Amino acid sequence: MSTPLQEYLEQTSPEKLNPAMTAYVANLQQTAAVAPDVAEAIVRELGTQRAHLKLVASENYCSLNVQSAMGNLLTDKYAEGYPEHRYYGGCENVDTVETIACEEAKALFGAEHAYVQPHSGADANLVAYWAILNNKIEIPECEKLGETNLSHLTDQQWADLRQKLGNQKLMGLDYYSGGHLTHGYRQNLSARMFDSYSYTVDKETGLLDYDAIEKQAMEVKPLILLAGYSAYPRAINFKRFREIADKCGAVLMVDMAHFAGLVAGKVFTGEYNPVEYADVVTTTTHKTLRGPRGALILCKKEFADSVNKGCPLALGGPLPHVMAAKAVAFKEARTQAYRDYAKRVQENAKVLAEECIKLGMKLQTKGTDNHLMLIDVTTYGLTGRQAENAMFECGVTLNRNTLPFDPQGPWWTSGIRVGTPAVTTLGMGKEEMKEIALIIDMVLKGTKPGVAKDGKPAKGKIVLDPEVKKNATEKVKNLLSKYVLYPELDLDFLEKHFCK
Ligand code: DSN
Repeated sequence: MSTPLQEYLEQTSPEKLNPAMTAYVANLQQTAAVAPDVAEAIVRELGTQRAHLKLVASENYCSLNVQSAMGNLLTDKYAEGYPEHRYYGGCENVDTVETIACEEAKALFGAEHAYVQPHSGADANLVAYWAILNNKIEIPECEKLGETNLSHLTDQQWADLRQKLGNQKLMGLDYYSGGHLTHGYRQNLSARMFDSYSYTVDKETGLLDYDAIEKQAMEVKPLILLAGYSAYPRAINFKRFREIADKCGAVLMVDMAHFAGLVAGKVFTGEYNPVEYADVVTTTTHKTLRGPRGALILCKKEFADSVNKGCPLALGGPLPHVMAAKAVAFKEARTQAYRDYAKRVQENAKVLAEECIKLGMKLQTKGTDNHLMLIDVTTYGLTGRQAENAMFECGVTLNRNTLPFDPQGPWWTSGIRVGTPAVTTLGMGKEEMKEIALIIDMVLKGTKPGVAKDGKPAKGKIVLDPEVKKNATEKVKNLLSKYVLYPELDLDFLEKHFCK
């Protein structure tokens, strides 16, 4: 009996042989030999991703080149430490890979130093926080004591130092105003290891009010002033943040996880480019940046040694195979094709926002400068949860999101967050954005809140008009049929061989 790979090679003429498909079949065949159910799930995920219009602002599709760089023996290697400074022998090839990734990241963003080990954005923020604490508190305190080796401190000296490390102030964007959990939200470690303060957007405009932030920062005097967001639809003026940080004596940290791709793609330049102004910048690598799942830290030279302590201080062993994929993604992001992509992400978001507004939707801040927008769905009589469910039933994935000062809280929410990075990767443009706005409006208009068993309104349940569902689903299908995800991959063949 021939294997799937043999069959693929036999049935495909040499000029149609596709290296990506060949590699996929070979890899799945290897996986299926041990875990056919896992191979099946991978193939089914391709089917699911192809069948849904992805408007999740924090997701994207990385290239098959990025994916293939991850599937190899680099995963077997322990490499705690950093290049040329490891706690394990035999790390020379990991050193090469990590150094390439760091150099590519530095060149891409024009940064003084890069650290590519963090496994997620939350990890990157944790490392960044401790790097700043190390640089600004621990090292000066140890210098005062004339002792650089922590193990040599007396119990009392160590207790005093820990007290100081645990009593520093962080000031970041409030979760309800679009900040991230790790920016000092009480449910997250960040609010427990820092004395945490939040600034909000302006209640009327929904915009960051730099004068108000400055006033608050002068009162709080934080060690770390943090800018960046998960759900804020506007560009941030980092020059202004730098001025505020300098005035109040804070370290300026920026979490650019959402818009790193717009920085890399030279859409956000000058005062909107955080790398020029911040001491430490963190980002994930899988959102607009379109790399593998993971994260990255950029910083000024002053913080480099402290950031390099990330593993083993806060992180487990690095993932060398993912660092290889990061290097590939950074190389891709240094091309003109990527810069064109980043520009289109922003253009598409603008068109989509304008079209939504034309259809009567209420958008947070009345529009967008970046890759995302926040739509208030209470105008449709829905919670964010209901809107998210209704869209999913029609083949659209997006996520519910709190709006500033949202009375519905983070579980139900009053809004949805919509982003253009993934659909732009598929190749969609202005006409498709108009179509997507119509689909969103059609689905939300065709959805009514459901009722619980006791007859009371249920915040998560919906009644979706079947005719609307049919129409919207067809429109989504039609749109996706023109923009196939990973067209190199023959889904029918993969399903036939790897799905029961
Ligand atoms: N979960 C990411 C987002 O969706 O914005 C942030 O970590």
